[in-house]
Amino acid sequence: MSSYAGSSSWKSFLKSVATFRGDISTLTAPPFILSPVSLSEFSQYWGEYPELFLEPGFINDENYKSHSCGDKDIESAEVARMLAVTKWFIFALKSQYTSRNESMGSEKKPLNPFLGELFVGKWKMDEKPELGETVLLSEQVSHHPPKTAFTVFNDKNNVKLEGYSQIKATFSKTLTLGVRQYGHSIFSIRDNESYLITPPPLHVEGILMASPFAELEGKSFIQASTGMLAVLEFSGRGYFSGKKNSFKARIYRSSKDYHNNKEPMYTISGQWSGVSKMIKHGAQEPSESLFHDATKIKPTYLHVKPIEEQHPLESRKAWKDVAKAITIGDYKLIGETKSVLEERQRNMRKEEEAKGIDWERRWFKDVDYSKDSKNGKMKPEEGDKFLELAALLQLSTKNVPSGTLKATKEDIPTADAIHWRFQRNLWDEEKEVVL
Ligand code: HCR
Repeated sequence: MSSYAGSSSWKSFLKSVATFRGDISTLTAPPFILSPVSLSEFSQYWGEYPELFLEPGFINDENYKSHSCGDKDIESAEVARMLAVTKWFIFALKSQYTSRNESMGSEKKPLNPFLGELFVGKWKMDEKPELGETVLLSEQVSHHPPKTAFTVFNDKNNVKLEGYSQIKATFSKTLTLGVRQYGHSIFSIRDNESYLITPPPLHVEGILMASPFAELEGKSFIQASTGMLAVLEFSGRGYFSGKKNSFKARIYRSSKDYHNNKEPMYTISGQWSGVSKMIKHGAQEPSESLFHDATKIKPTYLHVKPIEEQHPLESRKAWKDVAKAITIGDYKLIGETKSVLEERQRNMRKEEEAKGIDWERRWFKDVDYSKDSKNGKMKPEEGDKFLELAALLQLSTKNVPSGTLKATKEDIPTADAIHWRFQRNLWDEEKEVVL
């Protein structure tokens, strides 16, 4: 329990929350629960284990037996890469969902990024030159509702991830915040193998005690272009093992095997923030081995330029005064500094409206995947990876909660199908923002 739990400001916040409906980013919260970090920074969590991010790209037909994630009789390089992608994803969960508790003591309400906000940096890995440089670009492509598009790429080894994220959150009567994620990401290696990744739903507990923490629930899918599928199921304390952050991942030879309830090739289970073990099925003697140990590998933090060298749209520069006010806990100053930023944004939107133009997104474009809409937006190209992978998984291609399968309850027929995609040429032509 936080020492603020009994404070009058927390009690009145809880009262306002009980009747709150709408976009969580508009909710006013006491300073001690505000984070000085913008949600646009969260994209960096995908790349905090650069070696694991790059590992699938190093696995080939000659060396796969020595990249087996613990299966000494691993059958092929494709299987070894599927396991390596799953392993990287599980490590990334630790950064995504527990790092604020480690750095700030609890989850806090992040700053709500403004339209056009940028967050960029790189993982340099100077001591291992063969790994090259891994780059992060993150751009706020929508303010209402908040949507962050991102890419993490390493040109030297031809490995990339691109995606976008959005949440819809509601408070329950017991003051748990239920969070549905929207959006997805696509991980690609050597331009010829790709993996569609859907983020899981979650809920934020501990709000009554002023000590919020996130707990994952539901499923994540990792659909590979090779046909293999990983299905990760999450649960909190009690369901699978009685431990927090529990998960079970089943790796199937094909999504058909999953849909037909066939036996998976592997089952991995444990705690994504701790240790997990892998069981191989179908072998004469089922074997169990250690799959991952999150306590053994430390994250590598992103290198971000000093604020003085940043572009005015870069997150830390733009939010500098607000972040300082939050850090010193000055409620009045938080309001004043936030108003300056918000007023500037409001004026920009008014000017754009008067000119009949829309804010030009810098590196990402919205692509319309619906068959017959005529809204002038880009359409997917021939051989689009998302369409190919979604078809394998039978995943809905609409703007519905991440991981929604076709023709299920959530696959609302009238929903749009607009997804944000990275335009590499726009980054290559970039003149003002540097890493
Ligand atoms: C729900 C959350 C904002 C969204 C955060 C997301 C879902 C964003 C995308 C990342 O890839 C993964 C991710 C991780 C975070 O765990 C999740 C945040 C946890 C808390 C925060 C709430 C908006 C904070 C509310 C706090 C109030 C009630 C005091």
